[in-house]
Amino acid sequence: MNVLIDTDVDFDDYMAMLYLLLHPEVNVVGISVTGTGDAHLSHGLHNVSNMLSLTGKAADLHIPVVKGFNAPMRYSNTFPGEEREAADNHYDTPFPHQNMHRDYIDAIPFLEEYILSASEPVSLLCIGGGTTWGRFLEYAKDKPSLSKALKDKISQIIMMGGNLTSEFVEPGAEGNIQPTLSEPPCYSNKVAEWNIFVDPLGAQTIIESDLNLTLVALNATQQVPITQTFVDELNQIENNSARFLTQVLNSQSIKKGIGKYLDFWDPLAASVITNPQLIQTQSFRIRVEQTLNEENDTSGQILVDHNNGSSVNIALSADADATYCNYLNTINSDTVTK
Ligand SMILES: [Ca+2]
Repeated sequence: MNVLIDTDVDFDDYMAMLYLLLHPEVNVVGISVTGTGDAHLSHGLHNVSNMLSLTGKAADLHIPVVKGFNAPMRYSNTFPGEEREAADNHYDTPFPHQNMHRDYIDAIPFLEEYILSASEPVSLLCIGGGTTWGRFLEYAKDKPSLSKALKDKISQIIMMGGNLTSEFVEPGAEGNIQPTLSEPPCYSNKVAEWNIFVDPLGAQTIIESDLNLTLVALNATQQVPITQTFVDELNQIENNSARFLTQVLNSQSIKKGIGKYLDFWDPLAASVITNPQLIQTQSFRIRVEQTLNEENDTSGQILVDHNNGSSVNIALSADADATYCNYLNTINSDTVTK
């Protein structure tokens, strides 16, 4: 199965990417890095490139690492500075080697060529917000052959992002912006999820693209917390990838959230690529609130809208035990660097 990844190179993006890189049925064909999420663009590119040395598979060093954008399509909502600094510094966790195959192609020419020439369908894992693919889909809009190739070649988009509040489903999931901000919070938004919030128009462009999209929303990810038991089991696995992930999870800025507020965000989305039965989804017609209001902000909220929404599958629940088990087995299947 061919998979394209778009990442903002947060701690859980490493969990998601290494899962797919180590999965025996997955062929990662390119990783685009966005500069509008957690890591800044230049740091994210280097970090992804060096991460490819963890699997011990020489071919992985040549997976294209692709340069996304330094600005969202709309607004400039950003993650807190200290979180971005920790991500830029890859959580003070060393990579075993520096990847010398650093040739960062720009996202739009790379994706255009890939999609036009692909002989097989490809899945897209979107774990860094909607900027890269929002901009690419916008670029493709007036190009009929590229638009047709996208419909033919993209078998599915699995995007970690969004939440449906209790206004729309029970149990609802509240936004996750404010809990991560220091007091007094610099954003008033209580209803959006970060990946949508950082670029509401990017997310909307993907949602209205008519491609087969599943949002792995907070409603599902909040059912799969990152527990100390999970970290302890990961720590038992003796390979470079597991050692790296354990050290990241035990880093100063991440460890305090284990068993508290950290969930299997991006790794659940990655797991759904290979194991769709891990989540239960329901189809909704949705759109993303685009209006910014600095005093009582709802920009980035997912709104169910039967008239103006686009049809999307939204994950409302997940099987936590099966997710942990499948994840650990896959990371443990890496025998190359044992
Ligand atoms: Ca991410």
